Amino acid sequence: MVGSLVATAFWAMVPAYVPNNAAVLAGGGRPIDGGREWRGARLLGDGKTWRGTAVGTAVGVVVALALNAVVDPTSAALGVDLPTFELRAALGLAFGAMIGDIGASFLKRRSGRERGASFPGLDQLDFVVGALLSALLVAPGWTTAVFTLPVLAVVVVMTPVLHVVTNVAAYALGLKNEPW
Ligand code: CTP
Ligand code: K
Ligand code: MG
Repeated sequence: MVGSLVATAFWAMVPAYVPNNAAVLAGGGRPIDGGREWRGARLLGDGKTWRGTAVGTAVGVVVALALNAVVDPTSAALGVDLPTFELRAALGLAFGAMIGDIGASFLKRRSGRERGASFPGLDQLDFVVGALLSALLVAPGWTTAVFTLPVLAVVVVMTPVLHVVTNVAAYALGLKNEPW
C-alpha cells in the first residue's frame, strides 16, 4: 500500500524532479532578467538563464517519454499500476517545475537574498507547487487522476528529502556551488 503510493508518487514526479538538476548542468549564458533590477535588487538574478530553463524543460519531457516506453514492464515488475504521461502533462510538470524555481528566485531577491542564498522550505517545494499547478492547468483530468490526496501527501513528504540528498550529492561532486 505505502510502497505502491511511494512508487506512484516518485514515478509521476520524475518529470518535475529532473529539470532543475538538468538546469544546473546546462546553466549559463544570458540571464532571463537580462540583468535588470527592480526595487534595488535583481529581478531574478544570474542563476535563472534561458538555456537552463529550456534545457531543463526539454530534458524533463524527454525523460517522461522514456518512462512511457517502459511503463508496462516497470508496472508489472513492481506490481503497481504506474501512470503513462500525456505529453501535455509532461510539459506542464517540467516547465512548471522551472517556473516554480524561477518564482522562488523572484521572492528571494525581494527578500534581500543574494543568488545562491538558501530559503528553507521554499527551496524544497517551489518546483513541486509550480509543477502541480501547471500540470493541473494544462492536463486537469490526468493530473487529478494521478495525484490523488494520498499520492500528494507522499510527494510533499518525500520531495524535500530527495531534494536535500540530491543537492548535497551535487555539491559534493562539485556540480553545484551550494549544498541546497
Ligand atoms: N539554472 C539555470 N536556469 C534556471 C535554473 C537554474 O541556468 N532556470 C542553473 C544556474 O547556473 C544556477 C544553477 O542552475 O546557478 C543552480 O540553480 P539554483 O540553485 O536554482 O540557482 P542559484 O544560482 O542558487 O540562484 P537562486 O538564488 O536564484 O536560486
Ligand atoms: K532553487
Ligand atoms: Mg541555489
